[in-house]
Amino acid sequence: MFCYQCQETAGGKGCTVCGVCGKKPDVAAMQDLLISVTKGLSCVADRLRREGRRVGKEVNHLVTMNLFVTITNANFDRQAIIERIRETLDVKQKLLSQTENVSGLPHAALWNGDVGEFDAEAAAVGVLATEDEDIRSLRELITYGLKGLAAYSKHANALLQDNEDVDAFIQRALAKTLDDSLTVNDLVALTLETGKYGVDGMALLDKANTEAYGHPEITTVDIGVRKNPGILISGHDLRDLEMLLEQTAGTGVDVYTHSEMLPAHYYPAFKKYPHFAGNYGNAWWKQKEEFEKFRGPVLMTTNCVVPPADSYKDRLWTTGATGVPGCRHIGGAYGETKDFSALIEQAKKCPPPEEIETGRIVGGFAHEQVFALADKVVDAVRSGAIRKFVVMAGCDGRMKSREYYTEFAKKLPKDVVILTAGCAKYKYNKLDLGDIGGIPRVLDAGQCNDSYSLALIALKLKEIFGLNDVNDLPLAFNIAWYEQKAVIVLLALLYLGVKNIHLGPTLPAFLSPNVAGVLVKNFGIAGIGTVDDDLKLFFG
Ligand code: SF4
Ligand code: SF3
Repeated sequence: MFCYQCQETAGGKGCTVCGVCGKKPDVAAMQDLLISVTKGLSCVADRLRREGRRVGKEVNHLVTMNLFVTITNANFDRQAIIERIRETLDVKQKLLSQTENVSGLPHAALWNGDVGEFDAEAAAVGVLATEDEDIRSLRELITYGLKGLAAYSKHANALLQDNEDVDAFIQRALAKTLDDSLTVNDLVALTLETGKYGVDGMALLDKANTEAYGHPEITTVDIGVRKNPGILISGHDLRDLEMLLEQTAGTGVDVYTHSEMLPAHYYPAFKKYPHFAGNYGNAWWKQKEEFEKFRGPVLMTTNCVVPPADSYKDRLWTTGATGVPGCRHIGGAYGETKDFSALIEQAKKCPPPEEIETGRIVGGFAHEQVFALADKVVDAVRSGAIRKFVVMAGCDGRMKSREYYTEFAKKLPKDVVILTAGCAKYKYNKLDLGDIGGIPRVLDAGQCNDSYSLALIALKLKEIFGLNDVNDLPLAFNIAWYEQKAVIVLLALLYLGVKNIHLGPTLPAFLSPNVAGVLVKNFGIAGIGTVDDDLKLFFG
């Protein structure tokens, strides 16, 4: 196997024996093949569009779901991935028969095979099949960005919202990653175009979430426990949460959020459920210890899943793109109501969760809420009470080097405000950093996709202060990344013209020295240093 798509890749170079995430070589092989056949399907779909044909939503949804399945910590179930490869090949064969002309299509578009041939094909189509390291680097950077974009599109699709332009782009771009005629410059341009569609994809999801559940508002979330049995729901899919809350109403079972589901509490629509109890635990990587202590069923709606210990495997359920061999999976197409009754029955027999923390955290600072506070914020900036903002959005992870972010938050000058989104916030959202004239010093916009809110807030501040360039704002970017959703967030920020983003705890292994050089030269991208050096750099 060879995989280097996440920040924790072995030795900062690539996982070759087994994934640091727990992905086994036989699963990695099927993920490689799933990507290859999805690229093949995308080539054919793109060809059909060029011939003036319509490509159905089922194809768009298949492509985005396949990409999502291969995101870090989403799916460890080889058999489930094999089924998806089969389905993708079937759909592709049907589309191939509709094209007027198959000439010039790449191998991945024309290949078909039985399950007995899957491993041999997988071995030939992995990341290292592209020999030139710069072309490989850009192809992977684009593919990982598209994975993140696909994940966000999927959540919007689950709320019955689609953007055909985004789907058509995803497929066109996937097809281009197989096009040997493209140069480094062509692929750099495609990388930035991916960022443009990243903005569109996040805007689509923002619209889908806020139309369905209202605009996030300032909310205090309990992090302790109650006395009833509970279900813990993790991941990013708000539609799954809605169905779970509906089905648990009046059953005596409470629902708690975990990790990236925390921001669900900020939406008005979910406040009507008295059994929506609070948030339990921290970011994804502590789940082995915390799921044990939760004592009730846990529903994973998306990444990040850590392969579970046997002791709680029968309480871990997956749905959507996630999968773990030996854990039960709950199906359901978009628009259908998923059936969570077995999970609820299991919860009723479980003891209530063990208390691991007490207290409260505050969040809900997405764009509309911050715009409502704009006068206060602008006054604080004009009076000098707020000197600067620092965007610290992104992911958390298990590496010790991430303690940098806790340390950085603690040592920030007291007149600096953190803007955050994503599970990166768990590194500092339980510190008591206080407020500035009633404005908390950690403003949490929501999930990683809500980095879109942070971009809107920056653009609004630029307008209010009458600036021409977003980089003239008193705003620094110190972003933590781990998986591919952070890649699309980064590309979206670059597309919006944000410069001098610091990315840590390490730069991606998939950036070749030359590609990293392009990002440094054109966008001022940099890694992180020591906390003290970086504080000096950002705040003088
Ligand atoms: Fe390694 Fe990350 Fe790939 Fe898992 S997702 S195999 S940890 S690079
Ligand atoms: Fe976290 Fe996995 Fe990326 Fe949505 S849950 S941010 S790491």
